[in-house]
Amino acid sequence: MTTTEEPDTGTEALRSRIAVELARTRARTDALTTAVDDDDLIRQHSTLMSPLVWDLAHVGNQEELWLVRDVGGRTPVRQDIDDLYDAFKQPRKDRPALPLLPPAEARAYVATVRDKVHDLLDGIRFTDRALVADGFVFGMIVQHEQQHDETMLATHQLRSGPPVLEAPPPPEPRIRVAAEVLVPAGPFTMGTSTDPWALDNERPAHPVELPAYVIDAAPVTNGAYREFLADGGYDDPRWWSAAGWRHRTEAGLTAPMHWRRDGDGWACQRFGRWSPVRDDEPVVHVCWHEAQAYARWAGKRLPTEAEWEKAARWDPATGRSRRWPWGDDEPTAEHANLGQRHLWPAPVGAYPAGASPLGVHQLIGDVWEWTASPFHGHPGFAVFPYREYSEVFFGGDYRVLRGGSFGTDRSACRGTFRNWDHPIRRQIFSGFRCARDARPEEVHG
Ligand code: AVJ
Ligand code: FE
Repeated sequence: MTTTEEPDTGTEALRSRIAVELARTRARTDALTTAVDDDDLIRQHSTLMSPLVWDLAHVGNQEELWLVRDVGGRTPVRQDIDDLYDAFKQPRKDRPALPLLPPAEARAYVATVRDKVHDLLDGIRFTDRALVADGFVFGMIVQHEQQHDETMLATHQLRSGPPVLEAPPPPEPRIRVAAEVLVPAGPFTMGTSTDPWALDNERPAHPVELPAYVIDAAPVTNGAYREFLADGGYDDPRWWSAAGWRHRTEAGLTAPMHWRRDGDGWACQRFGRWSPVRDDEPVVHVCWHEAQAYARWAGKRLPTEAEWEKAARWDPATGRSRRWPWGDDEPTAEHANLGQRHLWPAPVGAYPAGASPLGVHQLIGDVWEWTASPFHGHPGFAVFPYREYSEVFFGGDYRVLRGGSFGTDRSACRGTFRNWDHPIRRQIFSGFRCARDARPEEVHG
């Protein structure tokens, strides 16, 4: 018999897990915002990005709105700054001109909010109210901060000046990876209705029937992409969509972002350091149009979101969809290149423990993978808890990306997680893999 006075061990475990996730996330935010001086925090390094000090206070403001005010019912910390840190009221290009909190004040603000959150967490009951059940709203805030940490990491990549971020290089390849994998025809479960911290756009679980298809066993590498370049791929309109060719021409695209010629090869810039382009690493910093053109040149296409997810989650032994390619267990350093543990994608073959049962590698981590799919709600989608996270983006020109990058935290990615961006964007850590319809002799072979 349990009485209300006895501590509930399930609640205590969830509380301490949330506290650990909040602390781990704030440590990353702190590292990203103390690596540069105040001038670099206030400056806008690209019109595509916010000043780092905006991301910092915005993270605190979202935490205040959802945890301190909504769930906690506490008095506001700084209601006067809500508009400044509302992403919809302030376009990124305008943010440097706003009267933003200076770095020291922004740090004090996020710390004050966090103190109140710990106070709230100490007494919380994870009731049936959907927002707090299973700690969802805390998970949402952890994921939000981690998403902005990845955005800040992308800002660091765009920043000029001496390098300030350090990390060991990713692991070397451990095995040879096949070129392609056949995924047999049949139904699988896409999305989730049970993952407690899954966001609204990942819900609900629903059956999807797919014909047999073939998917690349690894992301497209720099070496493969260089062949497309060497074959004149950027100068041949046959490979590009009409919109893609227009963009390639107007933007003057000639190679992935952050590449330059280096003798008769290529070099790439990563967080302020130039290094030779390594052929066995996944290509990164390409836009959707570049991915689509490469795929057509290679005689393939981009996978749909459903194809990506079936390759990542479907277990042929049980017919079930799992949380990750390797199963339901949380990722370790052996499974995937996540969480800014390294500062660039790992070579193909570096994560054999992270492969799916069918032998598809590096679906999680390394690079966000562009898919062919525009961003829509799954059948049965319901806004939760606010329209501005997902729903307002449905039906735009966005394309969905899957799997997370080396800069994505494990809390902000999983087999069902969906990211999206405009097809011209490439300041994010974006790459891709290709797919194609299965040939009859492959299916019946
Ligand atoms: C899901 C990565 C597209 O950064 O615009 C952050 C995440 N939403 N704050 C974004 C997000 C609100 C979002 N993406
Ligand atoms: Fe945000």
